[in-house]
Amino acid sequence: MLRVDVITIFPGLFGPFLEEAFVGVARRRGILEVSVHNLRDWTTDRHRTVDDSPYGGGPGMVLKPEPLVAAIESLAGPKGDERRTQVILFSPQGGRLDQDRVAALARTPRLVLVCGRYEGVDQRVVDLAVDEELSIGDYVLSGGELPAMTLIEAMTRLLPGVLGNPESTSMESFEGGLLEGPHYTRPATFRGHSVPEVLRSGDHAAVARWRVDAAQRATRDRRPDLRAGCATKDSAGAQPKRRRERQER
Ligand code: 9D3
Repeated sequence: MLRVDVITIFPGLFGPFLEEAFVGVARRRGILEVSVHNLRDWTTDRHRTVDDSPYGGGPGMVLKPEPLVAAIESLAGPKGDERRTQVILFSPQGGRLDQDRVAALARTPRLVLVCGRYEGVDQRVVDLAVDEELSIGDYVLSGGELPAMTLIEAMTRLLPGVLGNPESTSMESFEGGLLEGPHYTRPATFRGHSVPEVLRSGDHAAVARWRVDAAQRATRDRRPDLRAGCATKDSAGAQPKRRRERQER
């Protein structure tokens, strides 16, 4: 059972995301519990103010520390040795989220996810109340809400009892550092493009060999930064051959 608390100024963004698909299934089965909290509930002024202008000048606004630290401490307790909850801030300054980090976080019992907005959050929040800063990639979003949903969805797929078939998680992209090759379903020929003969041959060993080869080729051609795709016997100096193989598919 994984328990997640989300702190955001746009709680409405999470509605259908939490009801539908695997995340909805996991919540209904009691494997996942997600509570979304409005940061403004921890403000004390009449206007429920969550932001202020940056010291030193500059454009935009910064999330002010008092409501954010109050929200985090009310959900996770004060930062320190005996805090059992991992507090994550989503910000462009964070380390890049990857499948290894997703798997590690899915094994923790309790998370608080803080969604940054505007130009960022006051640094004292990070220093006093946050355990880890995460980004989901090098592109500009408007806040941490989609990153929080990204982490929740990625973790949900790894919770025991969510997916019917546990094999279908461990086989997937990135788990073994490999992309998958192409997939096909009926019809056997569509607009003149035919499914590779081996996949219709009924020879399961040949299919398995073809899939491994296709996966290695896809990884090598598209994501050479993923280690596993490089570790093939013909991976060195075979550039012209690979180009041709790709066009044939
Ligand atoms: C002046 C430069 N700022 C705007 C272009 C930097 C900036 C501040 C705040 C850029 C984005 C954001 C809001 N983004 C997030 O809070 C965020 C994020 C992202 O933008 N990309 C990938 N992962 C994440 S996690 C949180």
